[in-house]
Amino acid sequence: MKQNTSKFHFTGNTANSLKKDYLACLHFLQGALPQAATSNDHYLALAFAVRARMLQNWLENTDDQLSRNNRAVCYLSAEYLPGSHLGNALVNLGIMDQARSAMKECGQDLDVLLGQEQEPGLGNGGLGRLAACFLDSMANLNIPCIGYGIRYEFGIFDQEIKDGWQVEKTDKWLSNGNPWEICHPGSSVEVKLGGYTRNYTDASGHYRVQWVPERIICGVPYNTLIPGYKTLAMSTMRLWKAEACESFDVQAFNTGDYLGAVHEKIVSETISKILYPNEGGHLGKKLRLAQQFFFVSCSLQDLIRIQLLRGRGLETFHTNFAVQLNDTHPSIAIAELMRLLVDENGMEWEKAWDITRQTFSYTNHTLLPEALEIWPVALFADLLPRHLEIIYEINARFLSEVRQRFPHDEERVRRLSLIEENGERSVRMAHLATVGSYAVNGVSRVHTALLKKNVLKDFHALWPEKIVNITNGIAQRRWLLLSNPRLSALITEVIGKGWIRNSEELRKLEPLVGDSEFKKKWREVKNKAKVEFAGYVRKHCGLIADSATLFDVQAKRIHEYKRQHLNVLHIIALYLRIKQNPAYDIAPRTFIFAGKAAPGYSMAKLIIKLINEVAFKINNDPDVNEKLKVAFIPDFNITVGQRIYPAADLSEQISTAGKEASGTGNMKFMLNGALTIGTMDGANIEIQSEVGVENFFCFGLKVTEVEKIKKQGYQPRDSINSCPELNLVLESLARGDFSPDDKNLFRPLLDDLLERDSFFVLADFDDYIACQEKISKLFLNQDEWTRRSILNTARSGFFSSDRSIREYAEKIWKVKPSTDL
Ligand code: 26Q
Repeated sequence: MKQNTSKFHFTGNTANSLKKDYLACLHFLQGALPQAATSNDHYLALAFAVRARMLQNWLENTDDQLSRNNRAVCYLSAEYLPGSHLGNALVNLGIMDQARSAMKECGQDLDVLLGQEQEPGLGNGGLGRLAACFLDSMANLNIPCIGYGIRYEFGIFDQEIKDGWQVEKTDKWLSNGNPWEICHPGSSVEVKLGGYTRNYTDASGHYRVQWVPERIICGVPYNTLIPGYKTLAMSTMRLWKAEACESFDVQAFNTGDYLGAVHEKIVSETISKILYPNEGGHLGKKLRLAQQFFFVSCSLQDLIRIQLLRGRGLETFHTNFAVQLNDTHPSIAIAELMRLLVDENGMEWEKAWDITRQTFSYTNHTLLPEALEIWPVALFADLLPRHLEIIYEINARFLSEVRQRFPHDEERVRRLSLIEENGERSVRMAHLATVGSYAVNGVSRVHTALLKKNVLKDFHALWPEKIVNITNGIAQRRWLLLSNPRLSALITEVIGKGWIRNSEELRKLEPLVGDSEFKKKWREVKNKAKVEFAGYVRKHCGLIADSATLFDVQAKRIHEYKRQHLNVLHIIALYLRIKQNPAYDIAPRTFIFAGKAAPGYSMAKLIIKLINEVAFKINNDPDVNEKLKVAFIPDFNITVGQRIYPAADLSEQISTAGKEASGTGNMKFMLNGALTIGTMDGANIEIQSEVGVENFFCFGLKVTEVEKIKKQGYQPRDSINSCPELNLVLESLARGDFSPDDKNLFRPLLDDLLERDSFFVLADFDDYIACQEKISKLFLNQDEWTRRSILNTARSGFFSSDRSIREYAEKIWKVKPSTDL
C-alpha cells in the first residue's frame, strides 16, 4: 500500500518553505547553529533541503517506471562527469530565485554556497560528460534509466600550474561530505576475482562449470538522482564502492588474523579508489580490468535482482532491459551476463546467448589505435579465468559462423577473431562488444563512416545493418540555462521557454538577426559574460584581459591530435608579424587555453609548458601586449567550462581530420553563440551543415586528403619549404625565443614536427593562418559578427542530447520517450 508519509514535509517551492527546511537541516543534520555554521554547513543544509524535494518525485515515480513492462535503459559507463548538482537541481526544479531569496533572508549569499560544492570528477573528459548529459536527457524524456558506474574515491586529478608546468594534485571530492548520494548497503552484492574453474556434472546429469575465486569483494551501491526540467521523472546514477566482505573479515578474525583481515579490507577497497587517466601507458593494467569487471558484475547482479523482484523470469531479461555499453570499458558485461545466466542460473548456452545478444548495444568513441582496448590473455586468465573460457567459447562459435559464410578465408577469420594472435595473445574488447551486441554506434557522421571503413570493416561486411550513427549532443539545461543565465533570459524574453525542453525552438531566434535592437542586447550579454570571465582570468592567471578583444578559446584535454600546438604556432606567427611591423593592424585577441594532460603523457605536458612560456613572453612585451594576450586557465572541469563557454567569441576545433570521434565542447561553444574555426572532423561536419558553410570557418586537410598524403609518404619539410612564415615561426622556437633559459626545451616537440608530424600540424598551418586572418577581419565588423553569433545559437538545436537520446530510443533501444510527466 502506498503511504504519503512525506507529503507535508520538505515540499513546496516557495522561498519560505525552502528556508524552513534549510534551517531544519542545518539544525538536525549539520548540528550547527546558524551563527556558528561554516559555509560548508550552509551549503550542505540547503543541498539536503533541495534533495528532499527530488526524493519526493523519485520515490513516487521510479518504482512505477521500472515496473512498467517496457524496457528500462541501463547505461554502463566507467566514467561520469555530472558537474555540480546544486545549481542544476535548482534550475531544474525551477527554484533558483526562491533559493536565492531564502538564503538572503538567512544572511547567506547563494553564489558562495554554490561555490562550496566539489564537483564529482569521475571521468576524463568527453565520454564521461556525454554519459551525464544522457542521464539528464533521459530524465527529460521520461525514459526509465539507471546509469551504473564506479564511485571513485579519487576522481580526475586537480591541475595546478607551477613555473608553467602542469602539477597534479589528488582530487578529494568527498572530503567535505557528499549530500547528493544515498548509500544502500542493504543492496550490496558480492563480486568474485581470480582463482580457477572446475567442471562437474549436476544432479540432472548436465555438464557444469564452477568458478572457485581467490577472493570476493563487496560492491555497495550509492544512488544519486538526476532531475529533469520540471518533470517528475528522474534518472538514477548508481555508483559502486568496493569494500571487503564481512564474511571474509569474520573468517580472518576467527583464525586470529586481525591484521590480515584489515589488510584484506584495504586491498578490496583499492578497486574503487582511483580513476585511471586516459593515456596509452595505462592500457593493460590489472587493477583497471578489475575495476571494469567489478562495476559490471555489480550492475548486472543488480538488474537480475530487480528482474526477479518484479516476479519476472530471466528469459525475458532483454525485453525489460536495454544495456548500453559506453565504449569497451564495460564490455566484459557480455561474458559476465553469460556466466550469470549459464553458470549461476542453469540456463542453456544457446538461450543465454540469444538473450545476451538482444540485451547489449555498444557505442564506440575512438578510432585511435592506441586507445582500442586489448587485454593480455595471461592477465585475463589470472583475474577472470571463467570469463576467458566463455570468451573462447563465444569466439569458437562465432568463427565457425564466419567460416560458413566465407569459406577458405582464414585471413578474414584471423582479422575477426576476438583473440589477437600476433605478438602477445590478447582479447580484443571491441570485437567482444561488437559480437555480443545487437547494435553498434559511432558518435558523429564521419566517425561512423570511418568505423565501417576501417576499425570494424570486417564486421560491417558481416552485418551491414549493425553499425549505425548517432551524433552526440549536450544538455541545454546545463550548458545554457544554468551556465549562461543572462543569455537564457534574453532568449526566453523573445521566444519563450519552449527551448529548454525542445531545443529546436531556438530557431525562432533566426528572424531576429536583422533586428538591431536585439543584436545590441545580444552583444551586451556576450560582453557581460566576457567581463565576468575576465575577472576569473585575473584571479586565476593574474592576467588582465580586455573584454573588447576577440576571446579565442581552445578548451579540451591536451592531446597532439587536438593540436593545441597548431594554435600556438598561429600565436607565434602573429607575434613575429607585430614585432616586425609595429603598425600591423589586427583585431586585438585574447587567446585562452584550458585542459589537462594525462600525467604520463610528456608531449602533452610540454605543450602546456609551451603555451605558458609563449603567454609569459607576449603578456610582458609592451610591443605586442596591446594586441595579443595569452592565458592558460588551470584545472579545466565542468565548473570552469560553465564559465568559459558563455564568454567565447571563437571556438577552436582544430583536430587532425579523422581523429576526433565527435567532440562535444564544439557544441557547447556553438550553443553559447561562439563562431567556430574547425577542420572537417567529428561533429564539426554536422555543425557546419547546420549553421551553414558561410557561417563556419573551415580549414585544413579533409579525411581523404590526409589518407592520400599519408599513402604518398608525407614529408613535413615540404610544408616548411612552401611556407616561409612557417619557417620563421619554427626558427623562432628553435632559437629559444620562448625558452631563454634552455634553448632546447622545446626540442622534442620541434623534432617530432620536423621528422614525423603525425598529426599534420605543419601541413595545415598555412590554411589555418589564412582562415584566422578572415576571422580577424570579420571581428572588426561587430554587427556581422553578432548576426553570425545569433545564427550559431539559433541553429544549434540539433546538438541537444535530447535529440541524441531520441535516436537511441528509436534506432537502438526501441523504447518510447514521452513528455507526459
Ligand atoms: C582506457 C584504458 C585504460 C585507462 C583509460 C582508458 C580510457 C579512459 C577514458 C580511454 C578513453 C577514455 C575517454 C575517451 C573519450 O572521452 N573520448 C571522447 O568521447 C567523446 C564522446 O563521444 C567524443 O566527443 C570525443 O571525440 C572522444 O575523444
